[in-house]
Amino acid sequence: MPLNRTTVTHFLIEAMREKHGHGNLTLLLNDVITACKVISDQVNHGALVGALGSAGSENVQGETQKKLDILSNEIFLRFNEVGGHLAGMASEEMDDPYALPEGAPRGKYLLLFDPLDGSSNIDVNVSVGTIFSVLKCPEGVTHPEVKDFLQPGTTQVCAGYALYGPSSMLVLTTGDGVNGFTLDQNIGEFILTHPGMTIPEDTREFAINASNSRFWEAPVQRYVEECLAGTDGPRKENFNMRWIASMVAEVHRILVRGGIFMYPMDERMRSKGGKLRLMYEANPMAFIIEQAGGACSTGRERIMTLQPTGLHQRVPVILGSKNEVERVVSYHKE
Ligand code: AHM
Ligand code: MG
Repeated sequence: MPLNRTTVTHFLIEAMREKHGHGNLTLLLNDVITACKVISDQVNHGALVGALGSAGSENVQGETQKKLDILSNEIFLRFNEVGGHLAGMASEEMDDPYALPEGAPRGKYLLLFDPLDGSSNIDVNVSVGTIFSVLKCPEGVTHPEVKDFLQPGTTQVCAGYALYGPSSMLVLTTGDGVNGFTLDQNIGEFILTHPGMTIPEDTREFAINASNSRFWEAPVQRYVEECLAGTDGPRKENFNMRWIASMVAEVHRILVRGGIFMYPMDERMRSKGGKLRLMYEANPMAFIIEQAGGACSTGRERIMTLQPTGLHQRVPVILGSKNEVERVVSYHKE
């Protein structure tokens, strides 16, 4: 490895010094990053370590859990419960906030995560990822309850994801831009490879699960129809389409080359509020996307200003290149 490379640890220490921090967030992120490296290793080994397939159980949202969903959740809990920087954790895979072991050292942060997002892709060896969000625990609270986690996305201290793809990557924001790191498997360190990631304002690429099209609302139907009409339609340009069914991989593509991603309101999901979860999917991704110059909306409201009402609350998500997201939002207003 060239000796002038920056590890994520050095990058975070440097950023902490600039902000005259005390290092608590840096140490917390160190634990989070270690957990991501362990998950990356399990995902990489897949069938070799018997990690594929269903666990035969369901999570709080009634979804069948994969073995790797449960294992990744365990990994995140174990690596983050002893560091002393957290007051509590909440996960897609657990009904209630996780109570830190009695006697474990406590800190001032809350960690929310989806340990393995896009898990329908695990068994077919397509990219999956981990998404996480860090909040401050309300002053004076040592045993946080659900209400303590229900803070709008604008209060996030840090958000990030790990992408387990052809290479494993970590993308982070602490409100000071977005930086991407690639895992060097030989030395076990994430190395800064994508400094200052920004999203082009315009795009000609959209991502949506088109099998749901008959359930979409009119504004989304209109937007997609116009994209599909290409040079013959009102947009007068051809569009490309992608759907990986792995939000981390879609967001990463958008950070690298622009695009728009939509999991919009859907007639079948109206009672649930949408598909994706606000606290550990939409909010962290919105923080990252906005920090990279993009936009993130439900179609009607900015995601990050929503006042959460539940730990596992679902919301419609439209994110990516600013001008396209604004166009979809304007169709919702008409
Ligand atoms: P999960 O947390 O159960 O994996 O669900 C979230 C995933 C996203 O990563 C992805 O964008 C979406 O679900 C795909 O949904 P669908 O299979 O309906 O296309
Ligand atoms: Mg998920």
